[in-house]
Amino acid sequence: MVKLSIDGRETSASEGSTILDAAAGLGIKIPTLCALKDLNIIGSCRVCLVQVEGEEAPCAACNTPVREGMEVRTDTPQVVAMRRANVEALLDSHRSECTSCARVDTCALRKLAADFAVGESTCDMPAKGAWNEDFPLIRDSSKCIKCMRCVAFCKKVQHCAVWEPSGSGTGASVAVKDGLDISEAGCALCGQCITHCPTGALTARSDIDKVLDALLDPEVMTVVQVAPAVRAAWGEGVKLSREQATPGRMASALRALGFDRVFDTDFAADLTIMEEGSEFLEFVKSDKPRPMFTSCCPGWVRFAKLHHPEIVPQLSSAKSPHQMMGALVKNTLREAAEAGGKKRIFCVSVMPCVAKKYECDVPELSTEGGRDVDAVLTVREFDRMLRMFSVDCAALEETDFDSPLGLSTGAATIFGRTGGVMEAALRTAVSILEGAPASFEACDCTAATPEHPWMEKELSAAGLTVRIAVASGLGNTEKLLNALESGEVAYDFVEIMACPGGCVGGGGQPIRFNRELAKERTAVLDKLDAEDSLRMSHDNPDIQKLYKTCLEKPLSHVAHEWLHTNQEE
Ligand code: HC0
Ligand code: SF4
Repeated sequence: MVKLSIDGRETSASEGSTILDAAAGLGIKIPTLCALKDLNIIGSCRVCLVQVEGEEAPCAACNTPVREGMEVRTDTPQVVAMRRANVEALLDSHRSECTSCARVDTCALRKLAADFAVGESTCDMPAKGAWNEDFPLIRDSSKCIKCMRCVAFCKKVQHCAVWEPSGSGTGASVAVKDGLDISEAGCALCGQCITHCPTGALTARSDIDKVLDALLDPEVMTVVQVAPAVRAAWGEGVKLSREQATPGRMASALRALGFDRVFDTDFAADLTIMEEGSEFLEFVKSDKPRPMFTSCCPGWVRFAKLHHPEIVPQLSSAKSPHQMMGALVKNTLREAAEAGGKKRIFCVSVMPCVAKKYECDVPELSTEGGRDVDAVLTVREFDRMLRMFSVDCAALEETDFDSPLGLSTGAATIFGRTGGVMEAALRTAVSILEGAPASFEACDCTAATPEHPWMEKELSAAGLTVRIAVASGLGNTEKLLNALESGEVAYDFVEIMACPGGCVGGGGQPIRFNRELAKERTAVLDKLDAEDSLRMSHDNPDIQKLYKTCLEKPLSHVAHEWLHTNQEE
């Protein structure tokens, strides 16, 4: 037997066997196209490339025999980039006719091309037509089947009416309203048209290449954060059951992609409660116009700015947890990066959201050193990268997020569903006001469902009574705004999430055609919250430490610099 290591795992394999055989013995998947065991091991397709320590050139795993002491890497960004280039080269000389091909469901090249996000259209129509490729929402008219689902959803559910039917008869199609550029059409970027499109005519801009470039750059420290609602859905795209797709396995999956630090947006959600909660306690004592609105959903903030600018001064000044995490990463990790020989930090986030791709570009959300989040991947892009890197997710051990920006509470986890931000805020606000832990039942906002325009409740603590409301979906939001404007209702604090059900139903989540999965994913988050030993944001010991060592107290000068913004700019 020959002893060797693959991806840092020791193994032994019989003399004369190949790296491919030894990797299979460890359950490590290496893609292949040409290999046919014992019959054809010529290494011609080059998609099974691996790197052997000490050797300059990569080699084909299928026809390289194992050697004593060999150290093999199958999972580095360099290996993935080479495999990807080879799949692309194969496609260059392959007539792709996927929709009518007899092998559409079983073609191994098509599967690899999809996993590596490469391939060319064979349709004569111009791809995409004229489109603003910088915008986070991409429309490819050559893939539109004129079903009008996007038109209906955008108008009837989200009240944005960005899309309209155009032409008639055989020339019927869909266009951006009034012939506008998409960036000027009032699109909130909720991404609901994407998740309700039956084909690939509507997609989110892919930022995978940007992230791969950073992972390949030895001078860059790569940091990733992952949003609350991702833990409820990431397994769907890599065929994990809900039981298998745990947060711990998700942290390991992110490490398998090569990120240097793996942090949890949930930590910053706890921080948001401290900042936004403190802001609200000051607000209720003031005579400012009611209500104060949450500002953590960029789809909602964009909708407010584009469609209801009059309420923008009432948005909380707290940045979203996503941007707070970016600010903490860029402002507190610089020394650690330099000590590790890295010249800059590249901060990536994995989000259930398309609007977050826009949020990280908003100049007012940067801190001193420049932009705080460099690239946003949707859950679909994350899943695709896992397939690209051939990560066997089911086999991953569970690991913790990195410290100190990785520890969180159940209150942060429920941010990912409608009512969760409000519920988390109430748990902390009531506890602080009464000097004793709040009752979870009293703070429960789960009655906020996508089926009712909004939920409302009144809560009293320490002689203070607050009227709160929660809405998700922009059509429901508009109904609530109209009722506020007409004086039919009055509230002190309102939570809005642009997507029906909140981020669990986000426009960047995995797509299952004709299935609305927000409720199922909400149950995952609620279970994680119920099982958490910490369920109130102010009990997070790492948040307490952060205030002691760095931020002093909520709403301090440094907290304002890093964690707040002027929404009116
Ligand atoms: Fe959400 Fe968030 S809860 S908006 O839906 O507040 O995307 O999951 O990351 O930032 O935390 C999305 C999800 C987040 C933010 C958090 C909030
Ligand atoms: Fe993004 Fe969540 Fe807002 Fe939808 S509800 S736009 S997923 S932040």
